Amino acid sequence: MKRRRTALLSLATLLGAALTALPVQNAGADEVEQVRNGGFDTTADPWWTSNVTASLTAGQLCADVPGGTVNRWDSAIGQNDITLVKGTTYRFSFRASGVPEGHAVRAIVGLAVSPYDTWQEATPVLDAAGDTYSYTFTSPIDSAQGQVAFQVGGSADPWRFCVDDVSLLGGVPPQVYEPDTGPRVRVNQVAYLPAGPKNATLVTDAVAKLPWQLKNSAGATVAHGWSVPRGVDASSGQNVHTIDFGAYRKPGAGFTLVADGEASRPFDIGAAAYRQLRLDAVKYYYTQRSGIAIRDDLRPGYGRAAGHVGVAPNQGDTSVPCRPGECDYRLDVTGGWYDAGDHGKYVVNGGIAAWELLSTYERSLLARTGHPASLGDGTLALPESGNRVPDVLDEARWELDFLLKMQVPDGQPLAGMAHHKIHDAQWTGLPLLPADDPQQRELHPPTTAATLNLAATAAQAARLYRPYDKAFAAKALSAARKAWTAALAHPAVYADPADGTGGGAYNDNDVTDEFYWAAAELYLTTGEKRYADHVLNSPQHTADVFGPYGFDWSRTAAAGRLDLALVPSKLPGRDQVRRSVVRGADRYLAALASQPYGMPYAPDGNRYDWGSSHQVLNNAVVLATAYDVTGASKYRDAAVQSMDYILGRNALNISYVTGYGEVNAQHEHSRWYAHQLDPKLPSPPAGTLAGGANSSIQDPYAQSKLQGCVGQFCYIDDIQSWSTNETAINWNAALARMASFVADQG
Ligand code: 9MR
Repeated sequence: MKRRRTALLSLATLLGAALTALPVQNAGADEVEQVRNGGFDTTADPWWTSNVTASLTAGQLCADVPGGTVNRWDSAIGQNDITLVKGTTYRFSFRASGVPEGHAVRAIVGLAVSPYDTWQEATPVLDAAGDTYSYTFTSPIDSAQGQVAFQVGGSADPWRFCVDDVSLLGGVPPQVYEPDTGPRVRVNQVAYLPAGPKNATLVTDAVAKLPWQLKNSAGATVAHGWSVPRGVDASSGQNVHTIDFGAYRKPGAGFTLVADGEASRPFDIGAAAYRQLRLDAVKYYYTQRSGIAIRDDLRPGYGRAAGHVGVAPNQGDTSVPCRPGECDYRLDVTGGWYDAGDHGKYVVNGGIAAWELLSTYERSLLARTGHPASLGDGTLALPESGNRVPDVLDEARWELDFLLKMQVPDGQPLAGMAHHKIHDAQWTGLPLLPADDPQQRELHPPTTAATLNLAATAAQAARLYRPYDKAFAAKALSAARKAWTAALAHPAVYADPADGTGGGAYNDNDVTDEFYWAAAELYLTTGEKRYADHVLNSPQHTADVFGPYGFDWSRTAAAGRLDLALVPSKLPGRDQVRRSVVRGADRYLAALASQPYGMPYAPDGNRYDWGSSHQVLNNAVVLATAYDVTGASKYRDAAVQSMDYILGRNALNISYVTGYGEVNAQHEHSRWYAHQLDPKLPSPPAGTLAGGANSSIQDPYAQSKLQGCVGQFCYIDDIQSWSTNETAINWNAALARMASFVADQG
């Protein structure tokens, strides 16, 4: 795969003499030691060191680590040529200490060569007395180029690291990863709406119905009833019952649901949490901003230097070349949001994310339950707050300005198209603050998909910003028209699926949906016949665009269809458009009813996709839109209920939103919210959505823990798991839109 790479280790300096042969000691029946000389009794061979001064001290290896380095891997000790066997379980253990106390070591077992994948890594904080650390993992590959290393860089001040008894024992019994799923009564750990649906899932061996009690914060039973046995749930493999306590409608805090001898995690009945979540989910974007210092007074604990403005060691986005030989101009592509946990900026994903934020605002203007003031000026604590422009528009503008900068200038080949993406030439390691990224940034070739993302979002922006900034609205519309014309002239320029070094590929060889979406936005803004004609003649106009995986950065037709249904226009056959949304919603309603965990997501073969949590939410957006279109409460209730899965009513009993719910995802993969790796850095801000279960578990860490996982269980809250636990701008947009909808129903 083409994703995260552990940092490059500089060439090892071998301590002492040349490498000896590979003596393997039998430590037990089938347990085989892979580390040579882990005891450091007489020599440091065959360990290497990099940018430390190492010596043997009292039978251990000690290293004086210089201060002033940036990354963990800037100073290290390690041993190469370790053989790892796919499917074999290893126990990695060592004893380590640090003086002064409080420094952390990144202890890894991984590949010694590019792409530097790690299969086990931990970053314990050390004390002076020392401690023993032990971790068990299963190797996902065969390799003779394994490495054990202790990365100790990244400290401003010098310190001393000592290590002893390093062992990598192969053939130990596999330690089956058992997630701690807490009480078997699974609820929305945040809040149910007083007048909304209230459902829970009970994991139990019982086949017959069981009694349940709803208890208030004082422990008094305020409602009771019987569960409904649902058999074995395919999405989790568990035998489950469902519980419906929707008849209880009194607001309050600290309720629990009790059944089968277990009490759920606590929850509220009320709408306040959703009003806060709406704000937090949108506030997420400010700390994703590139090209601007993040003010600590606006986001306490999250202040940081401006990223990619060209202050050394960073090379900046102020004048970015194409990859060698691909163009001879440079562009200022500063600004925008970082895509996810990486420092890349991608027009396709930026497009759908900006659209969904703008649509959150546009819905608030158009839907009967919308409240435009809820994301209005002064609500999000932005640098722009107080400028009389709704804050959500200020935030989206940060991305839109960047998207416009990605358009190929006049006079150049492919003028009017948009570059697909801009990111580092090579993958970087974690943690790495945006301002510290030393990599060369590069523009990647224009694509039709990126061009149409620009056309769609700039056209939508033109109608939404017109009341606030006519000049910007006009500029956006003209860029959108130009992009549209360029896309028509170059309708099949696709991103290279192999272009995944230093950033994601975001490749997509079907752009009929992007054409449809862009035409829809251009039509809704201008009313012009040529765009209407494209909409009406597009195969996407009558296609079923509401599939099980919902809409996404690569499946954008639904974005056009939903807007055609919601935004007033004279489009011939608009009633059919609205009916098609309702038909899509009916299918999500059926999926939700079939799922004992009550989410509108029933992927083919129970295969959870990358970013499944946002797919659940986007399917809920279709339900919510069906409610906006019809006023039928069954769609509103289903949309509201979808939030339960996200906030804890799931097999793992975890809320996928940081800061929401008693147990919530906190270690999302990110280079700057890397608290798990560096205690000085923050966790992701409250209101950050984790990607969620992903059956393909592409990252080595998830592979070492989750082999054979069933559906919902293919998730782990660890910063290394970039395929199940990243944060991303398109995912949070789905959260923002749904949080806003639910808040509006309160
Ligand atoms: O969300 C994207 C997912 O749909 C793709 O399958 C995957 C592989 O191309 O990439 C995901 O997007 C990542 C992107 O490539 C790089 N930045 C982080 C994104 C979220 O993981």
